[in-house]
Amino acid sequence: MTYEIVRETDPAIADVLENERSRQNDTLAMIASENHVSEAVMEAQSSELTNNYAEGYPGERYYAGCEFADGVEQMAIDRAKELWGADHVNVQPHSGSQANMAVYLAVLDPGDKILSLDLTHGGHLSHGHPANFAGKMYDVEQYEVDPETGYVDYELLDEKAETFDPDIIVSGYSAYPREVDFERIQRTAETVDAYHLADIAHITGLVAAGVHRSPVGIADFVAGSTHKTIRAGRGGIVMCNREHADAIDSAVFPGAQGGPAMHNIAGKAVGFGEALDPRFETYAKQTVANAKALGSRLQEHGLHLVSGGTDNHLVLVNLRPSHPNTTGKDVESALERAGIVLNANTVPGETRSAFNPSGIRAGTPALTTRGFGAEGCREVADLIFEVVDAPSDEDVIADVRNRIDDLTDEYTLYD
Ligand code: DSN
Repeated sequence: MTYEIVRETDPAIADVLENERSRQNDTLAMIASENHVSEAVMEAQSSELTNNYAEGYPGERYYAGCEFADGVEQMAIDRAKELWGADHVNVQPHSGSQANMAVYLAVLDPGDKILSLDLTHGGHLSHGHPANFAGKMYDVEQYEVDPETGYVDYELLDEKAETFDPDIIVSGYSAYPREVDFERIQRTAETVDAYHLADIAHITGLVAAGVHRSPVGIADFVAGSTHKTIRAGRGGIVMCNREHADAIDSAVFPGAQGGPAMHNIAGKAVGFGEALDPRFETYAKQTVANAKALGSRLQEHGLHLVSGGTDNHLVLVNLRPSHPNTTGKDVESALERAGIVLNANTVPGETRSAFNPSGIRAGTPALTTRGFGAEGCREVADLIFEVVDAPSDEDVIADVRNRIDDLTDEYTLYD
């Protein structure tokens, strides 16, 4: 894709777009929620569908001119159903947060009760953080991971479910490196007569490929985003059984949103089509193998991984045991200068602030898209460790930057 036309009409923006392309080409994206979509997905996302107003659903629109919007949305829905095996899919949410919002709107009244994982233990803002709409509109109680093991404390969840009597329990997390036992959480939800929302935003691709157990057909609602491990461009998605289909559709539109972003839905359709190709399963398996290789090499260097390892696409490093005077932000900033982009992250039992926490989170979806295998990820772990160990040493950072330049030349991305 070129920016020739923007360059003619708006050079300042063309500069930004080209700089961002260079940044992505020349650095390693290890933010666990990021990935690189194909040029086909980007082309679909930049299509004329951005001009179309398609309030409603295929065959039932409020405005004329939706013949082709109908076609693309129906293809996105059909492909999603095939990928995740869901009875009903809504592909209109603009994001994972809005997918969650739609589920709450479908079955909760303001003031109803949500039981979800604490943000500092790996949860998500939209699961009920006080600064988020979910925390403002609903009564929220939170469960945690076991401080010793780093795994979800399912017994604590049971106890809280018993005493809090939630209307909905949220499973699925943003910074949790282990498989989620959706069946167990569903049993808890049934015991207290609560709905169960499984937010698989991070693991949509792993679930689609059968690399992580699926909550579809178990939880009442499955929500997610489409730009992380699934590589289908920015957006959200909600799945449910037929019983809740109308409630979900009304909650997305007109409940939470107006017109759908049809250009993004075209991107989703293309990305879902790519994920139906058998090569996607290979990609998803390699993403997990790469995270395991990254994590075990970091451990060999003496770093402490929350939960002792990973089952999925990310590792969460608690810096306190090995580097008590180094914060996640120190490491995030030094690594960015070295060409590795990841994020500082809270860790269970966090004592620092969320802005400058004690951990870092690193994911392998984007590296795997670039073609990295386990050996490459072990080398990246070595480079990360060099910087963790000396975040103020600009010579070390420059050496790592040189090696990242070699790696980004070897594992190319966009032309
Ligand atoms: N903020 C995203 C993440 O990084 O996990 C989720 O929405």
